[in-house]
Amino acid sequence: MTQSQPNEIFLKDYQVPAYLIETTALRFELGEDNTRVFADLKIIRNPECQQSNPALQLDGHPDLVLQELAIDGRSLTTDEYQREGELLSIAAVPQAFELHCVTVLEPQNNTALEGLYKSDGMFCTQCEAEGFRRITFYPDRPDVMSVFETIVVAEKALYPILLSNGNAVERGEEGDTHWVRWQDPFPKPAYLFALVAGDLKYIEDSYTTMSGRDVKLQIFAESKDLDKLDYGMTSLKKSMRWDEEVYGREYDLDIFMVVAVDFFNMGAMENKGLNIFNTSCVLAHPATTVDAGFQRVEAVVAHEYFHNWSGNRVTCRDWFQLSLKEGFTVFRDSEFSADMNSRTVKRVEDVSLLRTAQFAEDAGPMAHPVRPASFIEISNFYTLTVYEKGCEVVRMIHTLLGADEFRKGSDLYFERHDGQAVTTDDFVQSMEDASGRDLTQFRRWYSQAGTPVIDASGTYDAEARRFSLTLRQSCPATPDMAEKQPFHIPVAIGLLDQQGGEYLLENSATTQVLDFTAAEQVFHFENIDSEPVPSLLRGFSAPVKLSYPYSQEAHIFLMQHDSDGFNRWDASQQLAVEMMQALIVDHQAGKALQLPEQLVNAYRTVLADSSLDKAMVSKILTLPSQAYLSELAEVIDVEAIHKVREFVRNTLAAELEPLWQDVYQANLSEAAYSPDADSIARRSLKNLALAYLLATGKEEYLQLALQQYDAADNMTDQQAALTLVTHSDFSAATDDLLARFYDSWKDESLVVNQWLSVQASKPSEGALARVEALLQHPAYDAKNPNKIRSLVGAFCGQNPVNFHHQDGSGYAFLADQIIQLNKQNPQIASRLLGPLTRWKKYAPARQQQMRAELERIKASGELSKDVFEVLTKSLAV
Ligand code: B3K
Ligand code: ZN
Repeated sequence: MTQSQPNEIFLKDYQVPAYLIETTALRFELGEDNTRVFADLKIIRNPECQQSNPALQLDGHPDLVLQELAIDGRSLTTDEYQREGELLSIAAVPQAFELHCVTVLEPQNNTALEGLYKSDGMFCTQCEAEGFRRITFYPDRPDVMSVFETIVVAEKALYPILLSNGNAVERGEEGDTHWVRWQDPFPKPAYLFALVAGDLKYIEDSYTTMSGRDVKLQIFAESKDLDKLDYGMTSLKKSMRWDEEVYGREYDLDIFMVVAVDFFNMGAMENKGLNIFNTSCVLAHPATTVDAGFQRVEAVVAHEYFHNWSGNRVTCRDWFQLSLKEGFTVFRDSEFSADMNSRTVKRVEDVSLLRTAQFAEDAGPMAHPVRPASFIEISNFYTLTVYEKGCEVVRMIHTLLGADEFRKGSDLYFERHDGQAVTTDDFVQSMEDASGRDLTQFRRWYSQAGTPVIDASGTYDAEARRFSLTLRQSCPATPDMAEKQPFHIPVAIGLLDQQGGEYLLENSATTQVLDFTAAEQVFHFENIDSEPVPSLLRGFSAPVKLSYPYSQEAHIFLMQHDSDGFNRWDASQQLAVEMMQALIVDHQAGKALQLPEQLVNAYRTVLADSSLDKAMVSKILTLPSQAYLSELAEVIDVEAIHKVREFVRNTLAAELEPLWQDVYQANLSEAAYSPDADSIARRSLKNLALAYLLATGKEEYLQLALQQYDAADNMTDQQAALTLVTHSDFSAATDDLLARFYDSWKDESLVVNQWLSVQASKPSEGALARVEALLQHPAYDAKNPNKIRSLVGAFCGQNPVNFHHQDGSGYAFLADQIIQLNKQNPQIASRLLGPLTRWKKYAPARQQQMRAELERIKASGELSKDVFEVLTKSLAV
């Protein structure tokens, strides 16, 4: 816990470190009551630092117990150093010296899950961003890179496996204890340090790199999960190959290890040579993991592996530069997933996330640029903006430069900065230098927050055979900045002729990328024989909101003819969105709802065309989400959006019932489960059809769902049936099915999480009472972030009708949870706060209720920096 007015830190105040750490030698004596950490640091003055005789400043968490501090073998007395808040300063130190420091920790009582803690009886660490300061006193900043050696000592019987970064170079035994010495030859910042000790089992494989070196690959987990590691291993090998082929990047150590832990604040962590994963992001087995889970494992394994270059070999100078490694690495993992599966489907999924959650962040009280200018708690900035919008910014550079020039740029970046801690500007500079493109204006994407809006309009001059496209851009004010300068926006465009063919544009290509840089610009296209239908922002070439006055017919035309798969899907989404927005207005006016025939017909055409890609059919026929419609709304009317979605779904269910039946039958599969893209698409389409069939309300489809539940040989089909029945109007069947599911899977923690989420997100009345009852269930553990996310997170984030119940009970429930978690696990507390911070988007009555709960949290006692920052920023707008 910290004082009630924590400091804000600014990018503009950055100063180079006064001291550098050449080597860091650590010895961990792990124990049940306490753990002692011996740190020996070789320290030198930083020649780049201009200050004369600066004090040595070390970061150390206030709870850290200091047992010994010595310089060059001489112990310091307490008046020779100062401890204040998170800092320990020693005023007079030599130019070069050795610091010896002993600290004592209680990892078993560490509920924040930062630093060294215990997860299910195993020791593990999480040091990014500022967790190392909970282990020992150290310059805990990413621009201090040091060569680490770590000795791990622990009781043999309880902790047979002892791991740290790098290569194991020596091991030994003494009585009941044993030890292993690890050396990591690559200098790294403290945030990449890792240690694991426990009774773990592992699978092993090997990989021969492009230059012919053999690397040992190991994935560790508790013995009960040993059968769920193969997919992670396959994904790892694919990632290693892909990074060689696409980026020319080779792995550099002799061993690469991954460890699965059950208590983890986020998805995974890229510690050098020793990645630590949330079990939810690495364990996969057909019987227990749904398709999306397999895809997540593949993507996260790749993401963490790719960090070895984009993050570890080249790291961030300071935490404002977080997107340097995260935006770029998300771009890399996203392209990897696109190459491994369906490119268009991946794009649709990424854009859906961006448009709902990231755009909402951009429009909310925590809005910040991809490179934030200030923060109170860096943990609050591991956001969709830094990750996903950061990825889009890198993608735009890729679009502007083209694949070849982009590769030259990334080669230059890695060559120039290997072993350094650098800035997003260094990244852009390499791209500029390698390609010769001027990215000066483009850099605004890093410094200006908010989602740009483009208003587009077109005119056709038949006589001149010219189509002219006018683009106007603006960007709404964000709490940090009122006025924005125009962005450099790559707008990929195609022009369709009346028959659905494509005009040839610049370079005889059907797609042209426009450099849209002014507030308003007109682009002319010559030799256009008849009025074209423009296909704009192909592949979602920029993270913006673009509007064009399309008619319904034009949307339907693009749905059928656009050669850009993403835009075909997008046309269907926009068509549905526009119709649903009109229905929301009707509902609010008390009018009877009527679904336009055009939408039913458009869906019918898609559904009846068996030649179409199944994955895309399934995406097109999935209605715009509650979250997307909410993001688009000026004022969110939760009930109206929910009612309209239900109405549209039920109407499409009834009108197209025979087609849903056909699709369901046509996509049943006898083949053994496989998580490949085609099979996933089949299951997704089949389960979508089942959802529509259940929405008819007919008893026979309940039986069909129950039959699927019983016959399923994989979790995807079983869980789809469970969710659909639980969320349907067939309430009588629900309790029995939920009980059966729990009974079958109570020993599989990750499956139990799904069971919690299905109940927490059930839209019918009374959800909160069910959630409160589940908080007391033996399956729930209030200290485990995965359980908290599955129950509390799912209720507040995926059950809008109940969370926003007009009696305010959902808000009060969340506030109670935050007050409790604020002390126990500030990072999780602050993340959960999200839904309450969006109060401004609701009608006045709800605004008041939400604000009152935020005020109640504020008055509840001492707040962590994490919660303090989000709370004060949301109350300030
Ligand atoms: N770099 C880590 C995230 C660490 C979060 C710290 N609060 C995972 C990733 O992005 O790969
Ligand atoms: Zn990352």
